[in-house]
Amino acid sequence: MFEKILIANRGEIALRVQRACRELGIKTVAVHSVADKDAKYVKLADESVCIGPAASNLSYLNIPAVISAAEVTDAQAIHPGYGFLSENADFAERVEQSGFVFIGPKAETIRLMGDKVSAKDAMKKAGIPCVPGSDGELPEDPAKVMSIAKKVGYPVIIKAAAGGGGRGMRVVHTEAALINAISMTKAEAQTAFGSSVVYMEKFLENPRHIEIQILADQYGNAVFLGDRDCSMQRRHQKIIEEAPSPLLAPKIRDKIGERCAEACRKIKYRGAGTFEFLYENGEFFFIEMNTRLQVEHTVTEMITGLDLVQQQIHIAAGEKLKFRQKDIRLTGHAIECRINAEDPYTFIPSPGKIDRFHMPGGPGVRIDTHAYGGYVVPPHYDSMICKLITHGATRDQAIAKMRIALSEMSVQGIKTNIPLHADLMADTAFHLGGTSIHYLEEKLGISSK
Ligand code: MV4
Repeated sequence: MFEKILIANRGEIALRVQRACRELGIKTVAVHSVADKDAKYVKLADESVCIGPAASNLSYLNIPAVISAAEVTDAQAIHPGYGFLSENADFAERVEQSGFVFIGPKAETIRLMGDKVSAKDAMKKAGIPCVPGSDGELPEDPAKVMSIAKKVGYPVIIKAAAGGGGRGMRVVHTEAALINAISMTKAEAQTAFGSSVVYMEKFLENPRHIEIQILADQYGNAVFLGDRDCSMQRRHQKIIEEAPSPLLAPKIRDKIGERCAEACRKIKYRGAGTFEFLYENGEFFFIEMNTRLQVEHTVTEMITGLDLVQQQIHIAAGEKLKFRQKDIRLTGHAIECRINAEDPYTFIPSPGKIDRFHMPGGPGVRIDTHAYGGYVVPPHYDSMICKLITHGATRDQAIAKMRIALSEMSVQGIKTNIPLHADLMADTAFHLGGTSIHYLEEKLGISSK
């Protein structure tokens, strides 16, 4: 096992990874920007290194600075958290070339999944159901493109191969609009990602976003850890996640989960990973694979009793999974509310000093946060300051706990989206389960359809 791990991230996830290391008896190195120098998780780490100014591209995204920090502190492995460098294949490669272990999949796997065309192709070959569409990159010839779209059937969606997470996409409803839409998407993709490769899919109008969590070791063992429903989102920012999805019967979950685990064995996947699906009319359609730990890994932890960060570390250290699929039991229901420093209805960020920070508690209530009374939320980064997670025997109980927890919670000095969460926990459609990815935007009156 490693003796020392460098955590290449900030905020709640830096603290989350630090706790996992501490439980495993591993020393931690925090890296931080100038803006985060007084953060509590930096003080709690065994060592810390300042890697640059507040701007992320000069600090948390600065590959040479992160690797130098690992060198001067003699860390053996680097955990990238989520966001920042976590899905940067060049970073993973340079970490390994410098003699450190990257806690995540091989660089080549990150690269394969980073290109959405090659990811979809690999998954199709590995037996995962995908959205019908162009077989890979769209050809140049307008006649060929129009014939593909006709076969797929309108509406179609044009997506950038280098995009993902909602960036670089355009919906097309008619043949008349097709060629121009493709040129625009290609031009934008070239500017944003340095690649103009695009592909086409049938546009699903009212899907849910359901994802499957998997864990795989370096010896061909892979398990799935149930699913998460992340449909409650706004502008591709998830707001609430839950596990399991209220829509799925256990048999259906097991079927798609086993397919994902089998795909991991086939492509020799290593570490934690997530298969993202759109789910419509009882069918799953693969869209992307995330090769990192996700923000919402917590709800999976609550229903499986596993510590996913510790599992990532065990796998990176070359250990075999200590359990098989039959050992994985999903218990109860978990919900996560992402608490953001922002206006609850305009979503305008609200950084600044937290004067009062009172957190809820009790059985089945989990708080993952790096914030505290007196903490100053810096304006330079993501606005998420806390994850509030509840776990109950049933979905109704998890919701009831969440309502109480939200009512106890008090964050003053800055605006937060706690009132929006309280509204949603009282929302009839949410209670019934089965709201689509468009529900929140429609409720807020800013439909993106
Ligand atoms: C789609 C889609 C409908 N049809 N693909 C957005 C994020 C990226 N991961 C894929 N996305 C979508 N792909 C087809 N063929 C609708 C979306 C989509 C979406 C997906 C998941 C969660 C929220 C979303 C919000 C808007 C659009």
